[in-house]
Amino acid sequence: MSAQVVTSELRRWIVSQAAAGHSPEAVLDAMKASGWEEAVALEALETTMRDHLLQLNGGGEAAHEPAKPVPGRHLSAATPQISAGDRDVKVLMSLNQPRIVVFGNLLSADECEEIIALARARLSRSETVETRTGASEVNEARTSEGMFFQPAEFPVCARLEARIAALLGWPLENGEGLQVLRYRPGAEYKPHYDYFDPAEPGTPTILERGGQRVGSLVCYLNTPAEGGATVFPDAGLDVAPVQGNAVFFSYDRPHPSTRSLHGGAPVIAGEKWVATKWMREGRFE
Ligand code: PD2
Ligand code: ZN
Repeated sequence: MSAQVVTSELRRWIVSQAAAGHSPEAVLDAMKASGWEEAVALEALETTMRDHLLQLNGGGEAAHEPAKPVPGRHLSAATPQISAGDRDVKVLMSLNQPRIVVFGNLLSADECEEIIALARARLSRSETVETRTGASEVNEARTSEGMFFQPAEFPVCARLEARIAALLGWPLENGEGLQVLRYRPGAEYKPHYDYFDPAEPGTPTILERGGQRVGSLVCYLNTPAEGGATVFPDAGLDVAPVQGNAVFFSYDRPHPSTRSLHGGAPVIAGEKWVATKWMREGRFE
């Protein structure tokens, strides 16, 4: 073990160097040049900047909670084609901070059409779980229409759920039932976080069943004529909705420092249909 001790003075110096615009590599080089062992310097740099960013993002209790395990840790663009049980799925893009993975070929066109047909008759104006009360409420930020399937309600749902569990390496029982949304022209879903806000009084009740959400998978059931990207403002990333593709993102704590803010941009022409799968940290039963 190293005898070198990382002092609060060193941490303040690291933050001042970053604030002055020096790159992490330049700060690391400067530390090594003044005698710091590389491993100690790297650890000090990473932990100091991470804590600093958490504070900039509002701090709060949740920012300091230990990170939760999340689905899909093993996925990377280094393995661009992976077997997800009954289907080979493409990894089109993978980002680590925030954690976002874009998949191709997750569903066949027939599966997409079947899910749309099953959902269509049950659509109503979308509601979100209202964390102030724990109840479901119509939400002005979401102008789509939606419905929930029960887990494994139809064979096509059960097949997709098993495929998602295999793809993300996450227990089937931890998944909520699929939610289908339809956006007509002008409809959107303003940027939001999918985890339940720990500061809201209704959250403890929601968490009794399965704990926090730790990951989301938005599956595109059709290709809208124009608009409707899934946007990640903190990553500067817009994901185009393409039938059969999907975007996955995870959040290891219920906090904005995960940079998992995301929204559905307004649909300009045509309709947009998605099926969203949310994954909990525990069994959702
Ligand atoms: O439809 C989307 O692109 C979208 C965007 C943001 C879906 C969700 N959130 C969601 O279902 O949570
Ligand atoms: Zn969302």
